[in-house]
Amino acid sequence: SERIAVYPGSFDPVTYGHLDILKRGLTVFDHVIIAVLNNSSKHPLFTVEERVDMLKKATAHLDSVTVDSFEGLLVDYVQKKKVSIVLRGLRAISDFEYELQIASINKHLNPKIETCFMMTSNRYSFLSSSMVKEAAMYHGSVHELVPDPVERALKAKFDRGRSS
Ligand code: COD
Repeated sequence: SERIAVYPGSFDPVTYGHLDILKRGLTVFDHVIIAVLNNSSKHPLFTVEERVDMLKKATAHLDSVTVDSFEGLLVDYVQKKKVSIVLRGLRAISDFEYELQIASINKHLNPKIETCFMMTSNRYSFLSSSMVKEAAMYHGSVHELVPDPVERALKAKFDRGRSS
């Protein structure tokens, strides 16, 4: 039977760090469902539709990847998809505590679901969506950090309202 994992996140927006974990995940899983959290209380920069669209463009060359969005509890979404594995990435040590909290609450909510962690390459160890947004906000280059459609979308967001 096919080994499927759900790779959940905010992906606001997707970076090469996220894609690095996806690529590693695909060496272990036959199929990965990227699940974008639709959560209005988090005040994301991009709408869920925009985030899904950027992920679809960034993964268009990969047949074994689908992009979806979810609301509510992750474990409920994972169960609805008949999947039992959650894929997450680890960067620096700072991620560990947060990831452990998420994995522990998910284990409590549904003991049948396992979380699988992959370590990113050193190259992307300090890359985060929030750093990318901050760099782009002040018109710094994010070319080496995010796929082209994301770079363009960031430019469009932050150029709006700029005089000239
Ligand atoms: N290198 C490697 N991995 C990276 C990098 C990088 N440079 N950047 C990000 N990652 C990894 C993160 O460690 C994470 O594993 C994944 O990529 C996604 O990251 P984010 O930041 O886009 O996603 P988060 O952390 O905001 O996602 C949180 C969830 C959406 C999973 C969580 O809030 C959730 O499940 N919410 C639904 C409600 C729920 O079920 N709550 C109970 C559990 S918290």
